[in-house]
Amino acid sequence: ADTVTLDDDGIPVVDITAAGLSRTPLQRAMGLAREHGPIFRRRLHGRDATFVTSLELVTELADETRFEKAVGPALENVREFAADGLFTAYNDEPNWAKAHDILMPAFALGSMRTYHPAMLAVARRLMASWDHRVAEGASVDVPDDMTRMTLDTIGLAGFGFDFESFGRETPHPFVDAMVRCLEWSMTRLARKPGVDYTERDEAFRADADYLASVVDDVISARTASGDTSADDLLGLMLGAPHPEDGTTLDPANIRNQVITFLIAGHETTSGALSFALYHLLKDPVALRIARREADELFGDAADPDPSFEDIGKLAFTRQVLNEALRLWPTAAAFSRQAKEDTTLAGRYPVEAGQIFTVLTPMLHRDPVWGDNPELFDPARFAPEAEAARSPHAYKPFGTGERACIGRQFALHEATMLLALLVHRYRFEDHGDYALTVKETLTLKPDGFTVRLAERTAADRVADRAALTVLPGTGT
Ligand code: FDE
Repeated sequence: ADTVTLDDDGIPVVDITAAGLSRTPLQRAMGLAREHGPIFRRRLHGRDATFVTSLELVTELADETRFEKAVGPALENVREFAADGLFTAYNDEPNWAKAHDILMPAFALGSMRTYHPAMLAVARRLMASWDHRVAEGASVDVPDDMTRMTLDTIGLAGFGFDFESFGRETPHPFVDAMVRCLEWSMTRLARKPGVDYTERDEAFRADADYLASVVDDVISARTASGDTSADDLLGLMLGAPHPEDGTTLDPANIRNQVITFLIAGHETTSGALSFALYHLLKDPVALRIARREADELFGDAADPDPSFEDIGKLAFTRQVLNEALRLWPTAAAFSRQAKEDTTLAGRYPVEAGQIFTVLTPMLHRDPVWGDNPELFDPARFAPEAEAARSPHAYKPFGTGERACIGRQFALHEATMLLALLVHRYRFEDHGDYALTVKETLTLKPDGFTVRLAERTAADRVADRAALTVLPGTGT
């Protein structure tokens, strides 16, 4: 059992060494937060991690004058294969600011116009694959296919490289190697002193080398093509000079950035889409509203052709994604460190460099979210509701200068796909799926399958009729 003491500042110190770290450390930490409150230290083999969960404390940690991103122990492990890529770079590492400045334009909302056609093309691959499953009467593995979709999307939109994930029985080996690398990063945190982990480390090293070799192929495919005009991510990485000093990224850093974007750009987004579909499956009212929105845009088109601008009209679909990311932010924690000696909430003394990890799923269940934080309710993200809430209550994309650069990319891709899916298919919860969340540093619904049917014109008429009698949906 855990042993609990209080430190000098009155913060609970929960030693979990006896039980060890489970396969679901994030959900275990959520349990500790429920039991011990909004700030606690988790002790494992003598190593402490301090978690915070309340709006009050996170609001302070978000203050960029006093706190900044910390590359905590988990990200230190990811650094073993992503090095000084944007996600894992230290704040003061020159390559962070350099790559940030060079790559920022590629992620401004307007740039999504460039990626939109590739995103749509890959969404159509997924639907073609699902149409086959419909014809066979078979079910689909949602997280698997979402991962195929998001990997192909970042590959094509970002790097002009086609992983062809839907032409494969099993995922591209890049995915397996990457997932193992992420798992290694996570389980390495729970190592026991005195145990020999050489074999695991060697397996990890082989996987990391394989990731690097795939990325080298991606880069050489581009350089061999002689195409220097491309305005995608890789084009910017290879050619764009820094806006101020005119230098470009060096080859080693480009490799780290490509690995970073392939990882960051697909695991988290595929998890978000999977959770969103899960919630729609379990919430018939939200599903109907999402369908109405898609129907208004796409009508009875057999193969809708949404424009870039259309995606901005899918307000409710976007709310569904926001709410899915509230309950299960797929990058579920981020760390902050004090820039100088300070106090937290006027009562906890903090030394410069001290690290705090925000447990985002619990922040997203803070009392600011009302009495039923476990309830899936997209109305929480209606504009009035959002305006009335502190911006620090919702952090699925982290905070401040080091917040997610890929946010618009992920949301554009995911909103479009979700609308296309609810427009095209009826979903049958054939296994009466009960949510279990799998952790590989990111979160996914484990073993989530649905059976699909084509949504006919008659279905659409019936759905519209059903909607008119929905009480008080606020839309
Ligand atoms: C980032 C990020 C973050 C932060 C972290 C820390 O703080 O540590 C977070 C939380 C995130 N991100 C989240 C997310 C979610 C989703 C869905 C996503 N994300 C998506 C995406 C896509 C892409 C492409 C990306 N993403 C990317 C990225 C990057 C690069 C980064 C780093 C930035 C800097 O600069 O630092 C991030 N992302 Fe994300």
